[in-house]
Amino acid sequence: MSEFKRHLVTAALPYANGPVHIGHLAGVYVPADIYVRYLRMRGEDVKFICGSDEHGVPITLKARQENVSPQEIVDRYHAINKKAFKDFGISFDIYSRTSNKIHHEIASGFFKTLYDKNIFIEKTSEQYYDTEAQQFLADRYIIGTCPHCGNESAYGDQCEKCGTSLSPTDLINPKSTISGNPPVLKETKHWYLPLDKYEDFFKKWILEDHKEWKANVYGQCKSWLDQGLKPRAVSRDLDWGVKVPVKDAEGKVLYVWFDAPIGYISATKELTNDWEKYWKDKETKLLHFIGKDNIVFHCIIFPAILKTEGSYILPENVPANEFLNLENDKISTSRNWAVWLHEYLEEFKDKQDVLRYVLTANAPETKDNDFTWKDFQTRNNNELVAILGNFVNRTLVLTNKYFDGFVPERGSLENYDKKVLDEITEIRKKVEYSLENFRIREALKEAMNLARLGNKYLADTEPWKIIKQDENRVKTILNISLQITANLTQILEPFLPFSCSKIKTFINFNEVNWNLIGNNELLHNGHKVGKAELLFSKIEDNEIEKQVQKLLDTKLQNIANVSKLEPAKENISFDDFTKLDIRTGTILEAEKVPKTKKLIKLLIDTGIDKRTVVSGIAEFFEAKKIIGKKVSILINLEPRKIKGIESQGMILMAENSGGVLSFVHSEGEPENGSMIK
Ligand code: B3M
Ligand code: ZN
Repeated sequence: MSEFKRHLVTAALPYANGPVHIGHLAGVYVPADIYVRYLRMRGEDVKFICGSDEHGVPITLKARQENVSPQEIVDRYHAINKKAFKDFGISFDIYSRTSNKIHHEIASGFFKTLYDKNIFIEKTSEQYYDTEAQQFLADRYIIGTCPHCGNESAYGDQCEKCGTSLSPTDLINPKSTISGNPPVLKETKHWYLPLDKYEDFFKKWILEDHKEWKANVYGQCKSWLDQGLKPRAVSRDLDWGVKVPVKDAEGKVLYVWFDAPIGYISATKELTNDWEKYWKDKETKLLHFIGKDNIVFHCIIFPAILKTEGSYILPENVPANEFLNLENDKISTSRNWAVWLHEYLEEFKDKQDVLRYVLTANAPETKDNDFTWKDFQTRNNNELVAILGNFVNRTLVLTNKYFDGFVPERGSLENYDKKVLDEITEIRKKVEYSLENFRIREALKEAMNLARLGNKYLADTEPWKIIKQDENRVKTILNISLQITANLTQILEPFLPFSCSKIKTFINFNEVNWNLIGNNELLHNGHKVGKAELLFSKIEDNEIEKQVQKLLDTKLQNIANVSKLEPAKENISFDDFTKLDIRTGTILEAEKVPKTKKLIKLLIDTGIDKRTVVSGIAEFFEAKKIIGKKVSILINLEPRKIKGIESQGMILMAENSGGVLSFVHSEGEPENGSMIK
């Protein structure tokens, strides 16, 4: 099938700062596993590599939050994730970890080699430093006010409220999250990989030689290359990670994206003494399965490291997926908005294949996709139960009923029989084509078509109706249905390994070989099959409602966690309330009050008169842009002088927990003068 002698397939190393969730699975691990199982069934020499990414700021932040050591965090999640992957049937040949000694040696060896070759540029720059904690602050360790939206807890790399990406010096009133003090700028030295020097190489290697890469991957690389590559720092001031192995590098470690991909190499070395042939021989096809946020690291930065080192091969393809959302909302570890694999495995015992199926059928291959519990239920009930389960069950029940479980001999074939048997080979070709082009979702759909075909064949030929008058015809029909069943155990194996081994037990068959697909005589005449046991069971509404409720609880919890809303004020009497005269009005004129930061002078049509109001909203709105806006105005507030201007009332605005103001009316609402009561 391929011009390569062997394959090395890597799946992105998940950070060991939390459990693995369905987004990771759909994007990376399920498709990679399907692909590798397929290669193995074809008899290819393949190694499937993964492990925990145990360095970097995500780990140290989590440790700080919980007040434990980073080692404790990575030990915990490495164990959880390793077990969950195994229980879910992700068939890594090794699941290693980057805190291993062997990894530290190899990663620092790489740095040393590049350093000795004079590849790096040494550069000193100013970075934020916490004088009390005596350490430099990574972007995520600095919070401050977002210059774009006023959110007071924006991070040094991003404001999560408005989504803008920031650098630490953009923040207003920056504070260290360690000591709470304002940080100071201090000089620090780092080593940079001069990516700009390799721009021509990457333009040729990716844009010309790898036009076959998925559009999302190719497109992202192209946009990076079009913008021009810049030197990139490969060291950090941090005390957790692989130490920078050169003089005068106290307190510095390798940037996590320098060491993590080298983790693929260390893991291979840990797995086999033959590791070099997987990494250094041109006849190896290297493939990286990743999520879209990792594209630049796998297509540009890591290849640049490998290429400058000089003795390694580069990836042939980098099949990256887009993101999976959960019930229409972005999956987020910090907001606990996810379906965690280890929890799923506890709550849905023996239903690994249901999740594998749903995540593949709905994989975010070309665009972001959404996982919903309703869809999970529907696909289980209408596809796995109603199509695959039903076909296998009917075939076995009928074989047991009419022929005591012995595979009957088939007689002369009708055209329909021949067509059905030929179709198996056609389906196999389609599945192969889709898999080889990393269209895993389409491959599953084609493979399931074989079960659909079997179901239709039984429904069309109706053996239960003709058993009395034409037993020979029924023998042929069931023989063919049994051959389809045996073929299903091969073609579905990469996707649904647990169910395929169950079916194989039912039919006393234990081959695993892709080349068998299309063979019409996998089960010989007289071969004894067993009884059908439960393959898939219906998922009831209450099970789904329980999951949806769990997510709703998370939402409520999140709202309670983030909002620092004012508590409710003391009760007032109805009379107190009726004393307020609030009307709707329109802003006719607006101008900034000179020499003030916050004040705008407004002229408002209240329906009963026009009056001047001075309002403290200038930080949020530009005066000329609010002319024409509808407002609610308290008109019987005692007039008072503000900056020498008499203010005759007060406009009412909504202020959120972050202190951001907004108007409460949309355009064209009640006519001026309407009372608000
Ligand atoms: N740990 C990032 C991630 O989980 C990172 C992948 C490393 S692959 C070498 O998205
Ligand atoms: Zn913002």
